[in-house]
Amino acid sequence: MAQTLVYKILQDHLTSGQLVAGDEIGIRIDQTLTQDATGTTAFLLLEAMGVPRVKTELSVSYIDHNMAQFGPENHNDHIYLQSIARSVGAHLSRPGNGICHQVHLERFGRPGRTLLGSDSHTPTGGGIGMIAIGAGGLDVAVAMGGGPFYTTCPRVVGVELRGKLAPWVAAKDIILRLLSILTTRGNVGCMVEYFGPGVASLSVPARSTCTNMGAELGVTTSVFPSDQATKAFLIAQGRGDQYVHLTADKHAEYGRIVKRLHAQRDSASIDNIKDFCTEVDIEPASDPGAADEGMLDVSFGHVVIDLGKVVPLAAGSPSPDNVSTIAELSGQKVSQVLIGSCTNSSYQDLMLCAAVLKNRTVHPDIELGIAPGSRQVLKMLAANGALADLVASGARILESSCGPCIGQGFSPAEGTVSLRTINRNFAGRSGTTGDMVYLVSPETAVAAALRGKITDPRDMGETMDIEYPNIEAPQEFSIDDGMIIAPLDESASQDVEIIRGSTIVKPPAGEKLPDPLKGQVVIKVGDKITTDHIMPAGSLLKFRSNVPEYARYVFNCFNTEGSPSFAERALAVRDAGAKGVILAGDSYGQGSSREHAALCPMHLGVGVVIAKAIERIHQANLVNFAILPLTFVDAADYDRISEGDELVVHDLDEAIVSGQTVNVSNATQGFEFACEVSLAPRQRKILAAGGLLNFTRQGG
Ligand code: MIC
Ligand code: SF4
Repeated sequence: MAQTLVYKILQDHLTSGQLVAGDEIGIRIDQTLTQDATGTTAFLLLEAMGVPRVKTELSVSYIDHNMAQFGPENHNDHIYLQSIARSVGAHLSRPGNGICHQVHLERFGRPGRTLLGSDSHTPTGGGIGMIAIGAGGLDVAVAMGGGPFYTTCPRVVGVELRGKLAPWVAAKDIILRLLSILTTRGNVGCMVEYFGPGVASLSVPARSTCTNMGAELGVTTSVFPSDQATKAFLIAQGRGDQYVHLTADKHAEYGRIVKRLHAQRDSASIDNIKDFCTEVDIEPASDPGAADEGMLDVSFGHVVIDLGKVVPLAAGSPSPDNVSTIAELSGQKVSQVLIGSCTNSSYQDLMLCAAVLKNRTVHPDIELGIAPGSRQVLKMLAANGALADLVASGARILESSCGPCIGQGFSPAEGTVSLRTINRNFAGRSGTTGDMVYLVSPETAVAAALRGKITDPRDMGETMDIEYPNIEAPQEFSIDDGMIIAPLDESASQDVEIIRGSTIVKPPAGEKLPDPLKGQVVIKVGDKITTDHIMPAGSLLKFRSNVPEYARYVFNCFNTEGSPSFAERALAVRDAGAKGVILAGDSYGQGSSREHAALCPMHLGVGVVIAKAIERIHQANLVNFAILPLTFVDAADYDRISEGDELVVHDLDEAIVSGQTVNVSNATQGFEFACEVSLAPRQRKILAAGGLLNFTRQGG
């Protein structure tokens, strides 16, 4: 049978299960990546599992997130990470070497390999033909120890690219187009596969922009074929020998895509889908009307994007799928522009910006920040003079790190518009409450930096007499791995002292949930709650290695002065002998892979999340830390439950083992409702054991 590329790579790595969409499969992991904000916990957990040496082909520990270094915490983490990498046989990419995904693509990514990373943008590696998946640190620790990664065998969403992008239109516009079609909801359990004649025109960094932001679709990963462009990139990185040609079989079949849309509210999206998909049948849901509130199931075949028709786009706060054309937004005043992050900070991205800014000055009303994605990029810009052009234009050159993308500095002024080439615009992520962030391409960002307002970059010829700079992919990148510390030999590594500063605190282990489980709703939140809402980053990121301290800030954005915080309320419930319950709407836990969004609530005694839907990585993290994820059988029950309600979950042990629905009684309001325990077979065992750490210790 003709196979998709996704299934070919999965087949090569399958350790258990069968390639049947929806079934649980285990896959062998060739490479792992960790970054300091999640990696410190991942390595502490690796230690707790008693793994003396990593068993993967390659494991790289990056230091790129926590670089602000207010106080000793971050540097303590860096020193710990360096010592543990030496001890367990991982590579360490030192601070200053660049953002994990960019560096991994440059120096380690290999077509056909699997990569598991404790960061949700690990799918960046799909641009070079890898199956690259983001997961919680504990899952990555298990993979470092040689264990398989368990996931749902995906439905493969096909995206056919035709034609070629017009000048001033970029890869970022392709992925924003796809986000406008598929949205951030309803794609759990899918992987995206790009194919078609348009693929050849995109360089590896351009492809990686698309796969990086596939994370925002909520899919497990996205992948491009490995072809001549991949070969050229690998040769230019001095790794031509690692090239393999990879593509889907002719006539491979992609899964049909089903989107549940609200007939009236979403009619614009329905038209949008019609324009961009090969087949569209719009049918009413089985029982439209009151219960379904006029929902429509829209089912369609693979997506076709004609690159020649893509126009410059922007996603406005607070969601990456809130997409408009730049033409619609044109003229809006902008006060800040940020070019960087793991999405758009490659050599070609920044060379384009340098060429546009050369001999010009940034608009007086704009602050422009540029963070090169890696030391390789920065060195090359410095060597060829482009850095001097950027500096001369008035751009502020920021460190090669995550920085402002995660709210560490460069926050915009209140009530002003910030244009960013990053991948997320969740409310407040920039560090400013009520922020107005647009996610855009480097082309659109640099146009605004010069004009002080949102400007269609295609007008730059007319308005500023700037011709489109055609930046070719370099034949040879500057290769210097001097900031990557290679692992020691096994014998030498035994003498390495592991250095743990006082701010590095052993993470708590989970414990088995009681049956029956008595709980109390500590918070009721709405739809699309991201992990940034649950566990804020920015200036609090430095507490990542100290769960008791970091836990004080769970749901900090919902705390109000003068009232008990979420943490205080949860601890009161815990001290009263019950489990805390989080009640949530649709797409709960969107965004990052940070397991602290489970670990810290667990520390506060939270035992259950009941939601309309829970996102993939977060659901896995909940299970790993022994928090029961439940979804409503009837979403309308959400409205009948209030904060403070006492709930009892009956026959939990049985439900966890059998996978049947559970009955929950609301003791405060006197009614019962049913919830799904929608877990894969292995997740049931993990939950029954009291979390992944206990499960692994018990030999699971
Ligand atoms: C993010 O972009 O939100 C982060 C910070 O990279 C996270 C990881 C983390 O929270 O440390 C992610 O994407 O997984
Ligand atoms: Fe870093 Fe931002 Fe990329 Fe996350 S999305 S890895 S914070 S650059």
